[in-house]
Amino acid sequence: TNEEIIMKRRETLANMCDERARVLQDQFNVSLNHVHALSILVSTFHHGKIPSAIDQKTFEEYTERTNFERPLTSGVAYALKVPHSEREKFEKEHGWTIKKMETEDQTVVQDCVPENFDPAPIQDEYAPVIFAQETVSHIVSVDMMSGEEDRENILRARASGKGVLTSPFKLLKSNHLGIVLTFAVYDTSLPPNATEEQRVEATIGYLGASYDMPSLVEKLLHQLASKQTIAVDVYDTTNTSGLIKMYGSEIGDISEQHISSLDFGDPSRNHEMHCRFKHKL
Ligand code: WA2
Repeated sequence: TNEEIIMKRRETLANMCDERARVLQDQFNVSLNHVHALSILVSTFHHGKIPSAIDQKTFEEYTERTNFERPLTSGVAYALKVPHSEREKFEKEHGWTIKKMETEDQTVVQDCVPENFDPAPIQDEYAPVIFAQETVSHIVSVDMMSGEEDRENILRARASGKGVLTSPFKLLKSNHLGIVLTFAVYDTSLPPNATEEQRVEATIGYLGASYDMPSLVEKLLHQLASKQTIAVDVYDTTNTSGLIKMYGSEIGDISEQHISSLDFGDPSRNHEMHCRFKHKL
């Protein structure tokens, strides 16, 4: 009967949606674990050894060769915690000034490269990127605390000791919405069961990964069968009064939609996958 066909169709949609959500969530979790491991690598071989065993060239080579470990990421980078009192010494040592992050609302697109960025205005502290995977080399020397979303992430990461995610925003040199994952790196003075204050105090840097959602989700869904059949949207649903679409299209009939939950590992951000058939019954 017609009713059975509709039921069957609804069930098929639910299964396909759940499968896609599971694959995306698993891939995200795999890369989150490797970004975490990378933060420990930097702690061990950059901060834990004198002289450091990591420089930009080593970082670039290692992150490129281990890229397969971080599906969905478009690049990883490491920023140092620099208090204002150490800015001058830091800039002299590195031979460049700490730059202010400028978004394309403020500048024309061609100017949106760090070489053209202004020096960061005076702040209590900065988070300049010192190492970057080649794919995000344009953020080297940029103060990540001068970008609203990156700054929030840095503050939350170091107070919590957990991997944290930004809301979707337009990444530098990208035309798409993306998100950033951040882990704080601590010095060896961090006691077990540390308080927030002790965590902030012991922070020495921030290891971050960026995810260009549209291109990476597209790549992932492409690997699954029946891409022609269903349309998939991914939303940040943290703010229930305004969902943010991170990936998707306008195609399909939303009257019969299935919603699968997505857990990207940061309890203060919520995500969902919305699926529907591209063609009416
Ligand atoms: N990485 C790549 N592109 C971006 C970006 C970012 N943040 N922010 C805006 N566009 C080094 O949390 C520390 C990476 C930030 C880490």
